[in-house]
Amino acid sequence: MEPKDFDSSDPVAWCPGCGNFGIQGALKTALARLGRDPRDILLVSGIGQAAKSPHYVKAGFFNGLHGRSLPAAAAAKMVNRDLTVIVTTGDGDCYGEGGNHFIHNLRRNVDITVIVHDNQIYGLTKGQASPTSQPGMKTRIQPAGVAAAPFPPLETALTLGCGFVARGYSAEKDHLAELILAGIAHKGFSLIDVFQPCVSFNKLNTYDWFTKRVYKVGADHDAADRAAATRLAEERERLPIGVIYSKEGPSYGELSGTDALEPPARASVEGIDIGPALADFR
Ligand SMILES: Cc1ncc(C[n+]2csc(CCOP(=O)(O)OP(=O)(O)O)c2C)c(N)n1
Ligand code: SF4
Ligand SMILES: [Mg+2]
Repeated sequence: MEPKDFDSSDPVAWCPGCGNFGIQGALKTALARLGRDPRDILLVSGIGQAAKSPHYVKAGFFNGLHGRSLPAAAAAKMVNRDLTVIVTTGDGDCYGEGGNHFIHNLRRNVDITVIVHDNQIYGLTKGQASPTSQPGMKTRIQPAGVAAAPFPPLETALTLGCGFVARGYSAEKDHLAELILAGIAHKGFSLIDVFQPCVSFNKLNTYDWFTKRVYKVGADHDAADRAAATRLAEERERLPIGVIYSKEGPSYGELSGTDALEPPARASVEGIDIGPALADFR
């Protein structure tokens, strides 16, 4: 398959030069390499610039409320485990409005892949600080600069036992495509936080800013070593990209026993009388 097999006809409403284009390209490349029918792929998103991604890919999609993509994605995977379920979300959507879902889905370990377009800003609503904005960054509603410490996604995921923690950069498309494939191959919750320059509203974390700091994790990094992974996640001067941590543990489907049952999506609905259930609502 080719990346163009996943092109959709929707006109793209992102600013020219936006880092989202790099992530989009990497996602289509990863899906082409995966080789599954677009109907076997479900993209799930909430609200934001990042959350528009599923509109621009030919695959199944569910576009829900701001911050609420993870429960919808987890539910879809539980009722139809044949689907490849991928969440495309923003730093505000996933770590702010959806922060509670992020924490509890990390601990549940449902087999989904979560790609966070981390532009360190609220892009769609025109440039307010997000949970990952850098202290000191001035915005129109933080004129004196962001005061709070940023939310650390990689460290949070590691602390909560996430079995696949990775970081990518939208300008490193092929590298990112391989991270997405590795996240899909990992059985359990996979987090891929992606540096994504917002050229319109984040004038601090630019392509130039990232290019000076980002480096690829070397082959000598043992991704199964949690202590080594934590040291990488804590780096702030130089910014490692790659698989930071990878170790499989039991997924929610195995722990809850649902993997041993027929998926509800395949169960026959013939002969089921929903009359008594509906009567409750009369
Ligand atoms: C419950 C709720 N609160 C606030 C909003 C307004 N809102 C829409 S998108 C957004 C922020 C999006 O930021 P992010 O997730 O980082 O996505 P980006 O646009 O940067 O890709 C906000 C606050 C909303 N739609 N719903
Ligand atoms: S506002 Fe920022 S994140 Fe949104 S499309 Fe434009 S450059 Fe991209
Ligand atoms: Mg954002």
